[in-house]
Amino acid sequence: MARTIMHIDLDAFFVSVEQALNPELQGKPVVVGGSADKRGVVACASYEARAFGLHAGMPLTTASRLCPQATFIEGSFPKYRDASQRFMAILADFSPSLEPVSLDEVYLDATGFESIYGSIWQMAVAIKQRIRDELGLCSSAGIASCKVVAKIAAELSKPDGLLEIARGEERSFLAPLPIAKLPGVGKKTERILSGLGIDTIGKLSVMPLSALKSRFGASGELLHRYANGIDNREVEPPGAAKSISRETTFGKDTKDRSLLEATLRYLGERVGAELRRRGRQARCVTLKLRYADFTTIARSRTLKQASNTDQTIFDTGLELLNKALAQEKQPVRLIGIGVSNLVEPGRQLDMFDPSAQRLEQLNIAIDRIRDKYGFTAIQTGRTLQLKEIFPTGGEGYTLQTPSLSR
Ligand code: TTP
Ligand code: MG
Repeated sequence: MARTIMHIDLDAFFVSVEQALNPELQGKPVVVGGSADKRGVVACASYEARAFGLHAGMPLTTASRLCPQATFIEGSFPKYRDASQRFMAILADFSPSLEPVSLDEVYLDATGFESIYGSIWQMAVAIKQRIRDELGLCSSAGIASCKVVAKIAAELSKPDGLLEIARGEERSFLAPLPIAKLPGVGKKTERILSGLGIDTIGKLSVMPLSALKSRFGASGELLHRYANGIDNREVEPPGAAKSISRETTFGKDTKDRSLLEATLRYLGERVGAELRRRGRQARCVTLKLRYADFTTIARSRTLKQASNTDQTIFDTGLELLNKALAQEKQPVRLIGIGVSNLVEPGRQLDMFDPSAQRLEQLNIAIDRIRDKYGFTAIQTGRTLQLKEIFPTGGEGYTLQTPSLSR
């Protein structure tokens, strides 16, 4: 279904909270981060201070040289946390589907809210007004068909901005912007792309997908999609994305090693597919076993490198399974595998491990075929065995646990 996503970010957040509490600071260059003679960096500079070239991350000494008339404030986190909570509470009045990204930044799923506010634009105006009235803060909002475009729109509209990108206009909106505006493009990626003559999102969008994938692995695919204004990520309320797991109970308790492994492989592939669909990587893999007497164990392993490949999930799960079965002789009633400690793959962009990249590419290819023809269209040697045991529906095997058909 076509969605409408809003991204809202407070302007110069830390400083604006200080200015709201102390009107004398309003309209002036103000820096939160520490006193001018201290070591340390600017956490937040007011827009008046930004006019002098000040920005977050700049050493305080440099900031005071560039703008000696600025007021420097130590800052106090509890104040910002309180303001953030009140900000989120206002947004919760507008939509139940909210995803806070940081203290001052949130995605809101506004799909279908036109009928209440007249338009999503009007809804954003109402949100901005309440934030101003109740918190004394300015905010900026972006409205678009997907997260990445909404976020960039909000950023471009700052300060006190509102920008809506019409459906179908995503690519043309992004095309002239510098690549650094695209989430996931850090300093290193920017340098590599610049070296290839790619300086705008438009140029990135027409770069062959294969070239991006061979350079950046799975992250290359993400770059390609984002550059083309395509982003399927949903607005995920807190907690929703903390872990992903799949489990199933066997019809009959079993000690059959190859059945256990095949089921583990299948469940691991389900977890991997969901992980990739959410655009995440995992740092931790957990195996769950319930034995015939209902004793339930969970064993976890932290990965050296965050991953989203079926192979890594399965290999880690298998190691844990071998260990567990060596210690317990009872038949197994239930098996499950999950991933947690999920991270954005952004940092993965800097990883140049060719074998990991090959695996990522293989998984992308598998996902694509499965999207088209159903989950069981592709089977590995191990899961093939399941064909004889479980009936297949279009979506996958029919296992005991309903969540597995997802
Ligand atoms: P941002 O939303 O990135 O920045 P901002 O709100 O100050 O300015 P704007 O959104 O208008 O561009 O970050 C929110 C707060 O997070 C910011 O006020 C202070 C804190 N922060 C740091 O402590 N260190 C940093 O390097 C950054 C970028 C932000
Ligand atoms: Mg902000």
